[in-house]
Amino acid sequence: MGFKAGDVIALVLPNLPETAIAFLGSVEAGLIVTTVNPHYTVDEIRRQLINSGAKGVITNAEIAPVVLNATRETLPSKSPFIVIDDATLPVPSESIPFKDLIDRGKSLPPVPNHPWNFDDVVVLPYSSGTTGLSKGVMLSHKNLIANIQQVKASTDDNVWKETTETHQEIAPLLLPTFHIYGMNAVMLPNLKLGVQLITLPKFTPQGFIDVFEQNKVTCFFLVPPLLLFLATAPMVAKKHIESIHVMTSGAAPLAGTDVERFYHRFDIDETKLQFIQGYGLTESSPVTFLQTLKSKKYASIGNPICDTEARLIDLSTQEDIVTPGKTGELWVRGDHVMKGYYNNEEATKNTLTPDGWLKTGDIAYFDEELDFYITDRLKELIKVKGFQVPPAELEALLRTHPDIEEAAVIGIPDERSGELPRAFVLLKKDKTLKEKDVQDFVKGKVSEYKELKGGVIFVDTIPKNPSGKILRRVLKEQYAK
Ligand code: 4UU
Repeated sequence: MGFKAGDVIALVLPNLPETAIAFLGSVEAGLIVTTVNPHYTVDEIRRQLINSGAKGVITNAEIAPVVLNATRETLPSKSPFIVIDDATLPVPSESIPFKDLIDRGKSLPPVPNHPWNFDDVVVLPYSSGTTGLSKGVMLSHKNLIANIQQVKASTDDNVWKETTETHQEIAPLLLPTFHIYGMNAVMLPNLKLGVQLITLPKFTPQGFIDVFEQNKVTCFFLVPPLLLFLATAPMVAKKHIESIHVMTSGAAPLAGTDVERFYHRFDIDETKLQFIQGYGLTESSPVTFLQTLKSKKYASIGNPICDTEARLIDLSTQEDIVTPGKTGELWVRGDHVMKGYYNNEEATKNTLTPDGWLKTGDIAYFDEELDFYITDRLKELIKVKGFQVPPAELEALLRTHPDIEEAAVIGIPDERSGELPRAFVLLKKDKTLKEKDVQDFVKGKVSEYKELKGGVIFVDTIPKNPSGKILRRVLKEQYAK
């Protein structure tokens, strides 16, 4: 199809069985995979296609029209546009059916030598990191493989069992595989172990329950809002979850009360169901800390995983914190830490130190037993249900409104979503807008989870530092009062 080793291919796919095939097939062919949120709007997809320099796309029939729209004038002409067809929906005439690739592959000899090296970039998931817009995170083969091995080496042998003649693990694949959690902490390690994955392209309460009705689910990988669902939704019954022996949570802070609610509701024996919390970032492939909740320290992210170094840096003195209870910025180092941000040396320089430390942008402390706790985020990132919402993106969008002079966006706490984006808006002279006008302006231009569901506040000034940088922290502190 004209691809060369090292070219970028964009996968704009929900979780389907074909998603894993498309992902691994592209990797086998020596391509770099950039994974795009299938719920993105045309503009959001377009931005990632341009930024990553994608030379082709794989998507599915359901979203093909949106994706095709995003490719116009962004991809080189005649770029392959490959569509997974489900026979019920029409596909754009210029597309190549995914099944043609599968058929062609059957008559091709196996790839004799991989056209890549261990240190080559293999995936480019997007993350805003500590500041600004989303950036391509360059993760190498080594990064991904190291992290899978580090997690395995850091958990008991009986946590994730390899498939044998007498044992088969079954897990729903609900967390999106375009995000590093679904990709390198669920899809890839579980395929390696031979775990049966049941793909769920989207979350609907009934679709979710059906998976648990129809399968003896043994492992479940979740984000905190899903635990709240298990702990409270009337449709969830003990029979659905009693075959589960391990669950993990990550991507956002876990509320200990939700864990207790879940265990009490179903009267679960804690020795039969291990609950593990993971902490990490896209930039670290993702896992860096794990905590088994046997310790009952639900709020703790535990300890660095195998072959991970961690430091806490005092924000005022820039010195290492070596005493329990004091908070500082968490830095981590290991083979799982990214090579850098794609085509963005400045952001790379601000995030990775010359000797390989990744500045996480999270604030943490450790207790007397060396268990770590995340207390706050130094970086501006907002997380809604575990999804990244870069405030800079919403602020740039709000500034395009003819009546808006300036805007600042922060996350406010929310029980169900973790956080919700709230905008502080400075109007142009003599202009009037209502909260709903601003919310409606954003709607449809960004994915639903980025909408201003935390509300809009009209202000007379936006706090800024002398060089014009928005001081979101000041707004956060005002909100907390
Ligand atoms: C408080 O969300 C992720 C990675 C998720 C992950 C990590 C380890 C899943 C499974 C696992 O075992 O990546 P990003 O890049 O989307 O978001 C990273 C940010 C962190 O910097 C932190 O602010 O998400 C937040 N975060 C957490 N916060 C991630 N995990 C946690 C956590 N507690 N457990």
